[in-house]
Amino acid sequence: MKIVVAGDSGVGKTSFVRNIKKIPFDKKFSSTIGCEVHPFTNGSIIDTAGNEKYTSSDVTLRNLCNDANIIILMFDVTHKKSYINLNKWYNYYKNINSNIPIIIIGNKTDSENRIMNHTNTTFHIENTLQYFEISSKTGHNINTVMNYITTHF
Ligand SMILES: Nc1nc2c(ncn2[C@@H]2O[C@H](COP(=O)(O)OP(=O)(O)OP(=O)(O)O)[C@@H](O)[C@H]2O)c(=O)[nH]1
Ligand SMILES: [Mg+2]
Repeated sequence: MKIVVAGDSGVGKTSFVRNIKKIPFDKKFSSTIGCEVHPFTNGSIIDTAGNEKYTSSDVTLRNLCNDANIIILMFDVTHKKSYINLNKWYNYYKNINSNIPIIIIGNKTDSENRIMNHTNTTFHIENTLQYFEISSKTGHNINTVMNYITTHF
């Protein structure tokens, strides 16, 4: 099983992967460069860089996505721009391979600064995609996501 995690810089992709690997949450932010392949119990998770200046080359991403089972597009529920940019990431990955399943994850539900909620988060409905809300800080709902992925893909 190969899972690719993508989305804007700072949404919490690396923190999500760390949580799955049972590495303690780190409130310090250090941007991923290129992409990292992390083995986990059921296969591998590819943690990509959100920052354009660090993003892997198109060729690398295309190769990595070739045999991916699923793409997770993540946004930050405290940061509207990261939600708006889902469209960009969605089109990018659809263009690489229109057959790979894509799911949407809203991260940082623990935060008091939450601005995206069920009334203004409609991207998954418009595109008929599965949607989960998680906190990579507290681990909230991460098991649900992983169970969904490992049983469906
Ligand atoms: N409150 C809160 N903060 C979080 C959560 N997940 C991540 N963060 C913080 O958000 C910042 C960015 O997290 P990262 O996991 O590095 O973000 P990223 O998506 O990997 O960013 P890039 O590697 O640049 O693409 C860090 O300071 C994290 O501590 C969360 O669920 N809740
Ligand atoms: Mg990262």
